[in-house]
Amino acid sequence: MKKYNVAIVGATGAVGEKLIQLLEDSSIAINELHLLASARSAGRKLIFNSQEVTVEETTESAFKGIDIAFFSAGGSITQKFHQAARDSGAIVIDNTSAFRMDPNTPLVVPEVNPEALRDHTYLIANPNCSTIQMVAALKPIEAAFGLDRVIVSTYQAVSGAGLHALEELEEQTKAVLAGEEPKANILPSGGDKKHYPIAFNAIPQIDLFSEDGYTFEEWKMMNETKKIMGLPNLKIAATCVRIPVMSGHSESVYIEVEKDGVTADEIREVLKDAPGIVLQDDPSTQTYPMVITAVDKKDTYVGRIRRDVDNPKGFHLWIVSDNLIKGAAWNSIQIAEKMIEMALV
Ligand code: 25A
Ligand code: L14
Repeated sequence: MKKYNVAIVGATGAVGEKLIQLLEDSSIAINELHLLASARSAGRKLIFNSQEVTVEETTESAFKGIDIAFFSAGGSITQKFHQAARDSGAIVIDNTSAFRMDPNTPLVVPEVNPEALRDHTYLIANPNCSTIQMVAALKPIEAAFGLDRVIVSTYQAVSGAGLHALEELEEQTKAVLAGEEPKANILPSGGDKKHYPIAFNAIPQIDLFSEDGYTFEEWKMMNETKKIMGLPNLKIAATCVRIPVMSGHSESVYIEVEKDGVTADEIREVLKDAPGIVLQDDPSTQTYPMVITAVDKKDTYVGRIRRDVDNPKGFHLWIVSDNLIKGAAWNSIQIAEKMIEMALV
């Protein structure tokens, strides 16, 4: 069996940490693992498979001999280093939004559109976390009954904004409980003018605003869903909200299917056997997906499935998954595993 040299760019970040952990569970046979980050973190030692690995600075020459490079250090780092990695013959699997909507870059959730991997040019984009869990659940429904419209509201965890944002939530929570004024420096978006506390709050802004009143996080969900599902004419609108949860995104999703006469039981039936999906839907036993049971798991959990009161083709679902796992690290690893299986690496 071939063994691969793997690099993680952003290894000390929230997603990088999960990539290191989850590579231990993956079927990828690893020869060398290179952990790359900024100069600040170079020299730090991290553990992979019970062995110490020293973090190195990301440089153009760091990709020599690498077969697979996972990038999760923000869009600007991807812009700066993707070409050097590709020129070295590495397949780049990028967690940032830098190339997701580039028509020459496959945007892949392996359960949904693995065939898109065949057209790669040594760069694959990993979708936005909120998009991944939603399309994983919607694909089997669309395949069985067609899909005309999606209206989604998200309840997103703080870990999506990185390790510093997580520290901020902790500090703010302690401050409020101690009767002090919470300090806000990052959320809703490090790049925006005002900052609001997330502790004991819900903030209807993730990423910056575009001129039309939607945020870029909302546009990512809308555009990426159409691209991954291959449905350019899908009607879709998103509202993205940050809540004071550490990890695990939840979504209230309203869909309209194309087929007449579909029942909620039929939707449960197609989701029951869908890859990567766990159905948790029994009001009689108060069974439904929750962050505290979905966190640290690789699957996407779906429940609260019910027909709309007014529209017979409308259904409501509640979808929960770990944003750093299926939403980022695990989906990236699944992309690499799929490419190995398809003999593309
Ligand atoms: O542009 P995007 O796509 O929107 O992405 C924006 C951010 O989203 C996260 C990721 O943050 C990214 O920065 N992200 C990306 N994809 C995601 C996804 N799918 C996602 N989040 C969720 N889902 P992050 O915190 O997870 O990761 C940041 C990592 O990026 C590394 N990095 C930064 N600059 C780099 C770089 N790597 C290479 N070259 C560069 N020039 C960063 O590494 C981290 O791994 P680091 O070494 O810079 O910092 C981590 C360690 O350093 C300490 N530290 C940080 N800042 C300071 C500091 N210490 C002292 N002073 C400081 N100012 C931290 O405590 C930590 O230990
Ligand atoms: O585009 O702040 O993959 O929660 C997803 C999480 C951007 C940041 C992406 C967050 C990231 C976002």
